[in-house]
Amino acid sequence: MIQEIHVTLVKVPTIRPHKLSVATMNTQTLVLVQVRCADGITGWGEATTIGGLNYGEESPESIKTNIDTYIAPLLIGMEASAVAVAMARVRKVIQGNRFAKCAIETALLDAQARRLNIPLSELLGGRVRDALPVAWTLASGDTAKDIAEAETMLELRRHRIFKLKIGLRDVLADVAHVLEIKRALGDRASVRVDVNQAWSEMDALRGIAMLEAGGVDLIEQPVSASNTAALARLKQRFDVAIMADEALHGPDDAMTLARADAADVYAVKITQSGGLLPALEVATVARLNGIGLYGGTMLEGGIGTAATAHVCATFKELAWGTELFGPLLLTQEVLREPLVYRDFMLQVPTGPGLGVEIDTDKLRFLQNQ
Ligand code: MUC
Ligand code: MG
Repeated sequence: MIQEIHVTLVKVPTIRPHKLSVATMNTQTLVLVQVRCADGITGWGEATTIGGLNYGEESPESIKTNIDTYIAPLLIGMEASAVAVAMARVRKVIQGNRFAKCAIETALLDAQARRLNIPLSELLGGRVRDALPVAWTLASGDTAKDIAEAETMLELRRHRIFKLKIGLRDVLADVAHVLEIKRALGDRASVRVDVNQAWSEMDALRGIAMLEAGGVDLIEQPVSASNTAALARLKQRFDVAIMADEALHGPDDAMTLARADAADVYAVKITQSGGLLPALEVATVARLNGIGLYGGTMLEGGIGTAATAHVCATFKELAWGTELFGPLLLTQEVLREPLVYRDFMLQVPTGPGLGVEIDTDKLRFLQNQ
């Protein structure tokens, strides 16, 4: 039986300012959800987002309020091992709130996989890979600093895929920044950009032509999430891969974008999809339509990152890798044992459930800071 649901918000400083077109992050607020069951098993989930309400329509505070006020009362007393029944109830009664639903589903599935003594990936259809390529985002706002950071990552053998956040400056300045980094790294790294919706279609036509000619491998969400037609036109016009991110809020959007032939690659995010099972549905739509997969992040800490890793571990094709580096952007670790990054890959945890444990003392310490 589901006995208790507890939501904790903790603010953790980032290792450096992380500059996106929608926000500059100096801290990240982790939203952690704990589900306690009557059989003594506890599951954890995460609903972390970026920049308060700058990126998505759920804030850390609204997620906590909505779980505490509306979602937890629906679930308390329900059978904990009937996860699909519990989630069907939540999805029927609660509109929107994809991040909150994702955290709840993650916690229930973590608990159930622990109960069955299997890794979560086995509960999600079965693991076909134990390690995932992992990109790093260069977003210091300074070209020389970004190049130095990339060189360090290559030397450490931690990352050889770099995503550059652009869209804050004018198109020519952004393109010059990206191409300087691409020239410095050459064939040693894959360089990609994320515009976070900042460009008009005209900006995108100019910008993408120059980025493609300069050897950039992928363009993420160049135009507004709502402008499916423009995304489709860009996809038809350019050879460089176009990836949908903010345009993808779950399986229905995955179908709409596929019908419109609007993207070469989908950024699969468990939070944006509204849960782990909807994220798997997004991936299935992609596979059936010949769309490449990429494991996306909302810069979550260890819980959300491990959950996405278990989802991605079930993908037979993962042509574009992942960006599951969230915990590495934070100055504080909330897991007892940190996730392992080695040889440019994140190792998918192997223990029962998520395969990671929250350090509750650390959490308490961070809460009281
Ligand atoms: C996004 O839009 O992809 C993921 C990596 C990163 O640096 O920012 C996020 C959000
Ligand atoms: Mg993105």
